[in-house]
Amino acid sequence: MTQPVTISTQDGIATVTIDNPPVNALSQAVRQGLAQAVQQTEADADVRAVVLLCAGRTFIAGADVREFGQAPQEPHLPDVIDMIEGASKPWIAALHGTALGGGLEVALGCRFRLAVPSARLGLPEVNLGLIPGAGGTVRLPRLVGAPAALEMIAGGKMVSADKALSLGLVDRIVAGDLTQAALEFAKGEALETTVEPLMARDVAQPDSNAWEAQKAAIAKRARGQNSPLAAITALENALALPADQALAKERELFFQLKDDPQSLALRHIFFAERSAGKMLRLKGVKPRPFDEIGVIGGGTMGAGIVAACLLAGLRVVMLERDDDSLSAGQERVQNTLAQSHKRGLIDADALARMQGNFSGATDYAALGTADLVIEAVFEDMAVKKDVFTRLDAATKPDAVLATNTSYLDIAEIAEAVADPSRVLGLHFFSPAYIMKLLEIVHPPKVADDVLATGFALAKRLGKIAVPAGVCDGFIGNRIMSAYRRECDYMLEDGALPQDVDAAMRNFGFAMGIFAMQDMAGLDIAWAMRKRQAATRPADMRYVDIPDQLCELGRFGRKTGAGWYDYSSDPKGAPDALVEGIITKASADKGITRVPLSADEIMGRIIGVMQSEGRKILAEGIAQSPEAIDVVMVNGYGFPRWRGGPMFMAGME
Ligand code: T1G
Ligand code: NAD
Repeated sequence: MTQPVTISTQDGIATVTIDNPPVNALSQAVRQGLAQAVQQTEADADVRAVVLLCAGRTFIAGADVREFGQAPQEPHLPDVIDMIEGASKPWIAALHGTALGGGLEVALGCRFRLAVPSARLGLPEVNLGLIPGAGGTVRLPRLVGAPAALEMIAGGKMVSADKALSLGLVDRIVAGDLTQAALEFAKGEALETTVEPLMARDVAQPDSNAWEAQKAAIAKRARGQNSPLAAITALENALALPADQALAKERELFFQLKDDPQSLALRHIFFAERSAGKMLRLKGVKPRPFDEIGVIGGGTMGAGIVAACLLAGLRVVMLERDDDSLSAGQERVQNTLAQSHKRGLIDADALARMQGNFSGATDYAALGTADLVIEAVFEDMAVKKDVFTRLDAATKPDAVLATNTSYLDIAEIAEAVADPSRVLGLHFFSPAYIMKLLEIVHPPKVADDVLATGFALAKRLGKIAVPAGVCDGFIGNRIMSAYRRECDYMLEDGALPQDVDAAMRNFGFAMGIFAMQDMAGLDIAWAMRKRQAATRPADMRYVDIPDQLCELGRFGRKTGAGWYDYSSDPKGAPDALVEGIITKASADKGITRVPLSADEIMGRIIGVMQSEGRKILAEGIAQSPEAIDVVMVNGYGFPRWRGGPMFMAGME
């Protein structure tokens, strides 16, 4: 078996190279190799300094998360890092790609850190329900200060090389060849400059008011997740205790969290997001090329999809039904780009480039050169079929045609074109340029390379793609329709919208289902219920409370009232009129209203999610329980640290 860690020495400089694809994770073999490298270079009198670098696309991206389920094996990472930090010859970490978690902790054990401009650095352990477990919470504040360290560790976000340089986290950004620059540095500055190991340094006490405010903000953002709070405790220890004691406390906390159900759930989702999008039938299938995208409809979704494509560097033609609708759609897109520029996500050159890549039309001829077209017009079968008929005539025969429908039968839409094999569903979530989830819906006749093109687009847009079969609402909307129905039942049984929403927020959802409906608009679901009325089983319980609200023109925020009243409170206030409609609905059905506890409410919601999930799996609409969890977490606000409804059912 090839050794993942190799050493070569030249001109008194040893180069230690880690090569453990795909992301140079710190497996037992890598830790073993590093420990041996310290012993070997310390023993070699010719070696004056050591450069540590990684082969492949990235520096160490962390501990090997797959090993977490096993008993910890020696050498343990903190010990390896202590060896590097305690070495008599300076170690220089040469960083490219993403230096994350245990990888950054190894770099913090080195005396110096150099990085390429595109490198990103971070301690994202909180995203796995953990905290750094190999000295990150003790060494980082000694290098960048406690406030910056707390933000990085509790926030779990990566920082750019520029930001890292400004924090003092890296000593140099090197433009040219990293290895060469590191060897030069090792022969020169590294030997001429004495710097204290981080564990030997003091940590500056932060301004107490600012510190308290920072901690309070983090606790508020945690919304029930334990690891950000543990990060605060660890940083408090780093400020209050001697370094070695703080290190021991960190390790204790790390092992507590490692067995915490929240960390198990977050690790489940981490790997589920990486496996859910893999389809066996697409192994080795080449996607069709796509440089020019057409988008039909410039409304909420169309404009969002156009922006997502432009932000990914694609050329886009937006087609609308008339000039007024087109300029309204173009304005939405321009506003989104301007916002992204204002927030520093894109610079002026990129903004100009994206505006240059964007054009509008009302004539289908403008789509004659498009490689892929995404339709996002009204949710009406006749309107969509008409659009696809026109697309069939206007587009290249090998152009991929996609629909963003929320519920409609994509196999039926595909029959509107001569070659249905070039039609698939690309179901984005609002706002499409932000939401990470993309359901890729595969109708029976879709060609493999058309499907592969959908996945390639998802990767290009930075989306988490999940394949879904054709049914009413695919995976996410179907499950949401089921638990929304259950929530309507609970209104008749004894709950009020604010009770259900409060239970969902306490459970960890960012927003309850009734507030969410008011945000999306009650009219979309109303249209769907009307469409389903003809096929609804006669014996199926039906709650007409939402219909009554819609008949009153209460479509939610966009009409100033829905389940809640937005006239006096922008967050929405409970409304006596709605309560009246609800209690009358119970009385009309002879239902005695009984208050429901938060646990009862959540038990019913999760129960329905799981039973609908099982049906979806049995029908082959979703290819795995993981796929359902990824959809619910990334598309419907299911709290990540609970893993998803199917994980909670013990299905994984
Ligand atoms: N361990 C094991 N496998 C990993 C891994 C890891 N840390 N990181 C990635 N992989 C696998 C992943 O499953 C996928 O496998 C492949 O690598 C490519 O990943 C002591 C305890 C690095 C930014 O949290 O954020 O250190 O699906 O598809 O989009 O304090 O992966 O191909 O079979 O995501 O280019 C802390 C986690 C660990 C970073 C690359 N580190 N990784 O993104 O590729 S805890 C992290 C990422 C820790 C110490 C503690 C991303 C990435 P497969 P990918 P990518
Ligand atoms: P919307 O009403 O905001 O926008 C629809 C746009 O389509 C309008 O600008 C309209 O002018 C245009 N249009 C209608 N008929 C057209 C035609 N024949 N040719 C060209 N343009 C035409 O609707 P939306 O919310 O953006 O929804 C669009 C589609 O996306 C629907 O199928 C919907 O179910 C789906 N969807 C919506 C959401 C959401 O949260 N709103 C999420 C996912 C999917």
